[in-house]
Amino acid sequence: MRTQVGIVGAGPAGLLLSQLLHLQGIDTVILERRSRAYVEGRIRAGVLEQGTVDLLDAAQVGERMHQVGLVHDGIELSVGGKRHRIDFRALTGKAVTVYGQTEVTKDLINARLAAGGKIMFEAEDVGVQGFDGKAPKIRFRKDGKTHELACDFIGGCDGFHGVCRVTVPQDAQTVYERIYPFAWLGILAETPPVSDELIYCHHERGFALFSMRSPTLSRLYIQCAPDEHLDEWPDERIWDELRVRLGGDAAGALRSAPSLEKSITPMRSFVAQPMRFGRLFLAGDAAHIVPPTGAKGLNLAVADVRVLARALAEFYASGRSDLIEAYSDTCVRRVWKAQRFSWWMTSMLHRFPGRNPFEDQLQLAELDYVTGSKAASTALAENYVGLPFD
Ligand code: RFL
Ligand code: PHB
Repeated sequence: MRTQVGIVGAGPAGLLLSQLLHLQGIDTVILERRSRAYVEGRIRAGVLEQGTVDLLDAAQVGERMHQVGLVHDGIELSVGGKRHRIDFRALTGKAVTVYGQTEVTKDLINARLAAGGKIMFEAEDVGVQGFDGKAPKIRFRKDGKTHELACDFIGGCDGFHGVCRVTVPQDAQTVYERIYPFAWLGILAETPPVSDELIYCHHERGFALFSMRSPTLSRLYIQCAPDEHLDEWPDERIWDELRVRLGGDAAGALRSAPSLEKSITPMRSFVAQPMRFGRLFLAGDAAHIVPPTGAKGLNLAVADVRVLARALAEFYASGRSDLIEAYSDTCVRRVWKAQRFSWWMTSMLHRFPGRNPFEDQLQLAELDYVTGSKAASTALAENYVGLPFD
């Protein structure tokens, strides 16, 4: 088997890369460890920057996103039950779109398959080799048989737990990492959102986030300890805790409903550099992870793919390799700014076990400053809606 670009992983990064390259006449094959149903059902991100929306449009997969996505002109920060609005539209002229990652994934899979694109689901034991030379190969097992995919380049889009990053020799990579002393417990429930916009809550019992997928479907998160188990959190306990952390009148308006999905996500900041090793390119969560507080993970994956698709298209069109060589440096600049923002939002909004009263007061002062100063709210807003592409 042979293709021009072999892609490992059918998450948003791998699928979008395949779609953008297809639109440039470049052939790809995607190898995905999981089934199609699993990939389409995985509940994750919900907030798209304008640049992400624009790129999905350019990839010709924006139709449903514009029909059912919710355009949000701001968010609210709730501090001890008192709510403050950050008006993105007024501060930056931009907005974000709330549209689930599940839907982005379905739109991309449908587009790829409709155009005859090749996605091999349930590909096992995927291994990448030869990327330091000119003839990379991807080996995998499917239906009990071993296969080999020869290609010009490999897109390592296999997420944080994938094989591509760990195949690169350790001495060729620098890893930067921070693990936070808390996790997010998330639920999806058929209940109307308590507000038209997302509410990020700072509370002495810990962070909470009120998000949504539609006018009837809420996505809610609360900060919990990283070693807690789901069975310690029956639905009613989660609803009670959400009400306490939200406070005010809105708490009374929050209607409990059975959880349709419930999961605990540990929180981590992680960057592996560089993002290119010869003919292997890492993109998205394969190269970096952010804590979800800034809603940057999916957007960053899309931003990497934008750079990579252009570099590869330029190479095939003209033989120029300077964009390929610049790939890692170009991506990493944005990655670190998104890391900084995600770390900052996380630090400002969560309760840190063991923090002293002085640090607690600094955190409250920071929230007071961000909600009270136009300059500080603008700094939050311009990062949240997405910094301009270089
Ligand atoms: P993905 O989505 O993890 O896809 C990687 C794919 O690779 C497959 N794979 C393999 N395939 C073959 N062989 C192997 N050995 C393989 N190993 C793995 C996997 O099965 C999978 O299909 O990575 P990608 O494409 O880079 O996309 C990244 C995003 O998924 C991620 O950054 C976001 O979900 C992060 N995130 C958020 N991002 C946002 O921009 N806005 C948000 O509001 C937001 N909220 C979130 C989030 C992530 C969360 N969790 C669960 C981590 C909220 C949460 C709770
Ligand atoms: C979500 O809706 O899943 C979501 C929204 C904003 C975040 C994280 C997750 O910061």
